[in-house]
Amino acid sequence: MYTVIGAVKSRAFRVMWMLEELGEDYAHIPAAPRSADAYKYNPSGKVPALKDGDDVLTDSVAIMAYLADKHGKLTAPAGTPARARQDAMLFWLIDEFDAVLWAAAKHSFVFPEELRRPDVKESAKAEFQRSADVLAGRLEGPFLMGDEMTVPDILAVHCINWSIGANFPRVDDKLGAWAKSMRDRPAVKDAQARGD
Ligand SMILES: N[C@@H](CCC(=O)N[C@@H](CS)C(=O)NCC(=O)O)C(=O)O
Repeated sequence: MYTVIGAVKSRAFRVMWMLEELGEDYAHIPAAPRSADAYKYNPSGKVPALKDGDDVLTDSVAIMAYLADKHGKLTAPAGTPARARQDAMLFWLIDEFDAVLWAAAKHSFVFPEELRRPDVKESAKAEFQRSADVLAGRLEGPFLMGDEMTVPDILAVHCINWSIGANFPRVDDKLGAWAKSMRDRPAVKDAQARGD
C-alpha cells in the first residue's frame, strides 16, 4: 500500500487525487511543510512524498508520472509523440502556473518578512492571467490532451484551485467551467474527504 506524506492543502493533494483516480488504496500522513514528519521523508522538508514499499519518492509531478507509468493509466505510453506532447504540457504548467503561484506565495508568507517583495505578486498575477488565457485557447477536448484524462489535467486544476485561494484573477468562463467539471469528479471528493 502507498503512503502519501503531506497535508491535503498542499501539493500532496495532487498525489491523493491521482491515487483516487487509479483506484489505489493509500495511507495518509497529513504532514505540514517543514514539519518533523516532512523532514523524515524528504531532507528538504518539502511535501509531498510518497512511500511505496521501501522507496520514498518526492516531488508531486515526479510522483504522478511514476504512478501513471506504473499503473499504465492517466498517461500516454512513454516513448511516443503523444507522451512528448503530454510532457511538454506538464512542463509548461510547471513553468507558467506552478512557478508563478509559488513565487507569489514565497513573497506572501514563505520567505522571512525582510526578503518579501509584495509587488512581485502583481506581475505574477498578470503572468498567470496570460497563461490561463493560453490554456483556455488550447482546451479543445474534454481533457487537456484530448479524449483521455492525463496527469496534466490534475496539475492544471490543482493550480487553478490554488489561484482562487491566492486571490489571483479568475480564469475565463471556458477554463473555469472545465475546472469545475474536473472538481466534481468523485476522485476529487474522495481525496478531499481523506483530508477532512
Ligand atoms: N516541486 C515540488 C514543490 C514542493 C513544495 O514546495 N511543497 C510545498 C508545500 S505545497 C512545501 O513543502 N514548501 C516548504 C518549503 O518550500 O520549504 C512538488 O511539486 O512537490
